[in-house]
Amino acid sequence: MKTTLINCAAKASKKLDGTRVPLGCLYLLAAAREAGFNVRFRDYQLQKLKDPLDPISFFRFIEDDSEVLAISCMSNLLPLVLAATRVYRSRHPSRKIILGGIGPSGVAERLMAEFQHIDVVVKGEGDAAFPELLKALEKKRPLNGVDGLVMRDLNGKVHAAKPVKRIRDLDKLPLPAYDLVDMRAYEGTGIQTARGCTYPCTFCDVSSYWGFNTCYRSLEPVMNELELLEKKYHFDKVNILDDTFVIDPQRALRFCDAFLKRNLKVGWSAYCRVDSLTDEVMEAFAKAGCYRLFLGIESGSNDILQRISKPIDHDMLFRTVKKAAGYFIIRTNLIWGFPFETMEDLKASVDMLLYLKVLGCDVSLSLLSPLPLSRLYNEYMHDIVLREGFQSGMVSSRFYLPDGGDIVDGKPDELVSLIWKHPDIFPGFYTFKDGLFNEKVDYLISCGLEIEKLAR
Ligand code: B12
Ligand code: SF4
Repeated sequence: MKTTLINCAAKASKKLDGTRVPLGCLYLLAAAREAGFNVRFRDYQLQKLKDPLDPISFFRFIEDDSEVLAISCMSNLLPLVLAATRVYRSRHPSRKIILGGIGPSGVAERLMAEFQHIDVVVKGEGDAAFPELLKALEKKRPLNGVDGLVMRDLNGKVHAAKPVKRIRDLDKLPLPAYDLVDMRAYEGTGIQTARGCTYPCTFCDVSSYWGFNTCYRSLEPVMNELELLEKKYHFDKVNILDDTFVIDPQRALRFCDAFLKRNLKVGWSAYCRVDSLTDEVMEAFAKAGCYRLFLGIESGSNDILQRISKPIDHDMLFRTVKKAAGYFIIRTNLIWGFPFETMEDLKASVDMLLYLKVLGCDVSLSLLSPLPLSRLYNEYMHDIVLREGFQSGMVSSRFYLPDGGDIVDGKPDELVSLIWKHPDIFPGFYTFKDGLFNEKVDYLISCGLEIEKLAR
């Protein structure tokens, strides 16, 4: 059974990140190989296209003679995937189209009800579900026995199988299939030492995607993989992709010990919560090659931090960030546009932004995105609005065209009309309704912030 897996990621603006090794897909390829499947793989981000957001470009990219087409994407490129696969289905009515990853997973049932040309969405972790799905397709067995799938029954009714069981022992997973791609084609790479997050931050969809569970790898295989990335693939920097690297400070310290004992030289960065960074952890990180931290600070207002279930004491925050900025490059993002945000809250965030800039942090302020699996979206799902020129920050930056134009502002095209038509499938492009919105924009502009940056 000829099968192709596609990573739908795109570098749609010069300002955005470089190409990254698609770790999720490499895990899937490794799992499929272990189960005896030879899956072809193509990565859209490596295409040099004038307009990667053109559905026809993506349609041409996915065209081949496979009987099964599987695509991975985040919410930002889901409209592109759905538009291009519609054309694909019209050309190849008997072929199977499977979607997976956090973009389709978060809206799986609604998507399957509205987009009849998609055969299956795999919800959540795919390492077990993907090979099981391929086996079922090959043997023409019913798909409802495979955990994690959302499909249609014979009457066309959308049906969800049991949720996928989280893989507890990550050490049993085969190494991501680095050998199946040209690693030299990528500008950066990452590594996972753990999967999932247990924190309840209401604006984020990571915890619910991974089922509010964190599973850890042992440090020995993690060091082996870092060594491979450094010595065999010659990366001088690796990003640790764990959602929050320091959930267990003792493990973070053991990671640093193991790193030093191996005599690894590769620089690394990680995502951390400010409240998890003790002085001891920061000192150990600095000694063990950490050069950059992404810190989730989110807001300058204590009230907002309480309401989004991320209470962080500001005195502690200032002290920690000041110390961290002495050791590492600090990247952080503040969010505006919470449905309950007052003018005072926003002003507190601008003050925080200025303070962080003074400390030398690389800080941005972006408009909150109603992510489908987040608690905030589920509470306020009927109060979202698509604003011209103000797409929400989490997903929209990929929708700015390379020439600097913005497709929501520009001439309506297929993707824009899809987004307009299905707020419940593409909520990430919307913003929460806010009676103070215009006043807030005026205030932000009066502070000298650039509108183009604020809109993202
Ligand atoms: C690393 C990372 C990046 C990297 C690169 C990602 C890459 N290598 O492809 C960079 C920095 C480029 C990036 C950019 C963006 N990112 Co990002 N990123 C992450 C991060 C931290 C880790 C992703 C990862 O590699 N995980 C490890 C692998 C193993 O997991 P995985 O990819 O999810 O794959 C597993 C399953 O999802 C599933 N699966 C995945 N695809 C498929 C496909 C099929 C067919 C099947 C069966 C299963 C399946 O199986 C895999 C193995 O278990 C996540 C946080 C997170 N925990 O997910 C955010 C995250 C995915 N990013 C996010 C966002 C919003 C973005 C941006 C849109 C931000 C922006 N405004 O620009 C861009 C878009 C990038 C693009 N190219 O289009 C959001 C997505 C929210 C959403 N609902 O879509 C997340 C969840 C962060 C967050 N807190 O909200 N990102
Ligand atoms: S914002 Fe960070 S700590 Fe909070 S749930 Fe999301 S990944 Fe976890």
